[in-house]
Amino acid sequence: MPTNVQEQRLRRRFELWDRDNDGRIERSDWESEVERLLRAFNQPADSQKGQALRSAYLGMWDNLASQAGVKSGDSVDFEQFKNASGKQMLDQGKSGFEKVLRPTIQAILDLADTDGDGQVSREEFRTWIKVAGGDESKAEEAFRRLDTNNNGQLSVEELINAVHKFHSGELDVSLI
Ligand SMILES: [Ca+2]
Ligand SMILES: [Ca+2]
Ligand SMILES: [Ca+2]
Repeated sequence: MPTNVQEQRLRRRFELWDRDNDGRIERSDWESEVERLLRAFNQPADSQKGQALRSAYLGMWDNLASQAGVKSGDSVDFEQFKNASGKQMLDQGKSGFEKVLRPTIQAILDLADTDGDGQVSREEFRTWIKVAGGDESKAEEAFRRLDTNNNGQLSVEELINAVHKFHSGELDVSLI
């Protein structure tokens, strides 16, 4: 079961998907987030990066739906989302996060990484935060905290840590 702070974080993440505020999220909400990301990073949907992102995101959704015991085309409410996320990643600690999130984080990293050096720069990170519905004013501080080796870039490992820290309440920046 998620702790209180984990539950608050899941609630925030849920609300970011539930744009029509009806208390349910569905596959099309995840598709919309993919589209927003692609637009923000000027990437066509049919490009290799675009397709990789879409398949990682929808793979996460399908996984969530199956954990929640519903069909991929159905919607889930917050309780179902919370319980499925708990089973899927929180209960397994950091390795649970890794398994569920790595493909998606890698796909977003590839998208955000416009200069192709395999890492996310400050500017690329700010764009990502904005699209993910996070608080842009916190991007700079978050970047400094996430860049644990202080090289001015975020690696996929540092980003996985970031999402883990968000959900455990150590960091206030929602990435995914
Ligand atoms: Ca909804
Ligand atoms: Ca880069
Ligand atoms: Ca770094």
